Amino acid sequence: MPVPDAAFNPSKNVVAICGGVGGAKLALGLQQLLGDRLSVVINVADDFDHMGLRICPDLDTVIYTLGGLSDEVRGWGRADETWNFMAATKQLGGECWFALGDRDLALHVERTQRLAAGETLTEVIAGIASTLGIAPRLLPVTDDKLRTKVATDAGVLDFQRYFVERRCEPVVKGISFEGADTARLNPSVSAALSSPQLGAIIICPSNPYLSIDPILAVAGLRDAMTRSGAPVVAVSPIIGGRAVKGPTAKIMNELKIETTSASIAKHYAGLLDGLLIDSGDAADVEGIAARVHAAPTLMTDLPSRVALARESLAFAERLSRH
Ligand code: FO1
Repeated sequence: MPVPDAAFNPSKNVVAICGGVGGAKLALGLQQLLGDRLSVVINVADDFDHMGLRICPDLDTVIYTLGGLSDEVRGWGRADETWNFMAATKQLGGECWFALGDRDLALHVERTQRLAAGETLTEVIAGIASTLGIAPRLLPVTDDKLRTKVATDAGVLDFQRYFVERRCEPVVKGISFEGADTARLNPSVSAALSSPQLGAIIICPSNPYLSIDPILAVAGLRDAMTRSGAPVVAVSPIIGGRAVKGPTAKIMNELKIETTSASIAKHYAGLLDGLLIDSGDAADVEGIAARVHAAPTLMTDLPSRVALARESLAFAERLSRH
């Protein structure tokens, strides 16, 4: 049961824009406060076909996190995982660079079968989320093909080859999203953003370049966010000049962008009403055009995720009154 937040209008809904690990942690905090008043718009540009299966890493991270099934230490996949399938694949000389756990495999097989039977990705995810008792609506930003390509000093790499196989080691020179010019915005995302009940849009602290940009690249999404009239609050993924997890800071260095929250604000320019930054960076607000609120942004456990969710909603509520 969601625990309503006194500082946020109880008749309003919220849309969260979300990538994988960091984003899912905040989505979990928002789920605790909002339940089915939350819609999570999720990146699909990390998706790929592997061993005959459709793998959707960010959707799966959000499903496992909100469903209470995620492996908190690894950051992806399921808790209590076993690896017999991978061991047997290795024994047969198969591809082992991308690890599919035995329990995780069930989700990929189920999704692949339902897609082959004609369901859209949105329908597949809604069905699985409902079976797992997840109250918020989990919405792929598009049901069409959208794929991240990373231009590096080792050539142009498909996202998972860059991220998992090459462990983000190649130097990034540019990032593009194949299919962004033809991918159609998920109609359920348009509906959530045009609802008169919408009270806030929260951009989660996922990697802005790899996880949020592909969502924003889908035609119509930015417009729908702006037209909604709801305050847009981004939670900065930078704490003390570093990203908590993953390659955000490394990529910013390689793209010659200063690793500060001011850079994040600049990146989302034209879209943001407010930027929530870490309390430790409260002095570091020079050059941020949006309104700034400082609060602890490190999410180490459920209470800190709920606390950050509460801070972001209360901030949005204050912005909506201006
Ligand atoms: N990340 C890894 O670093 N190594 C893996 O072998 C790996 C397997 C994997 C399988 C299913 C899945 O849904 C995600 C998986 N991830 C793995 C995570 C993932 O690919 C990345 O964290 C995201 O794409 C970045 O958001």
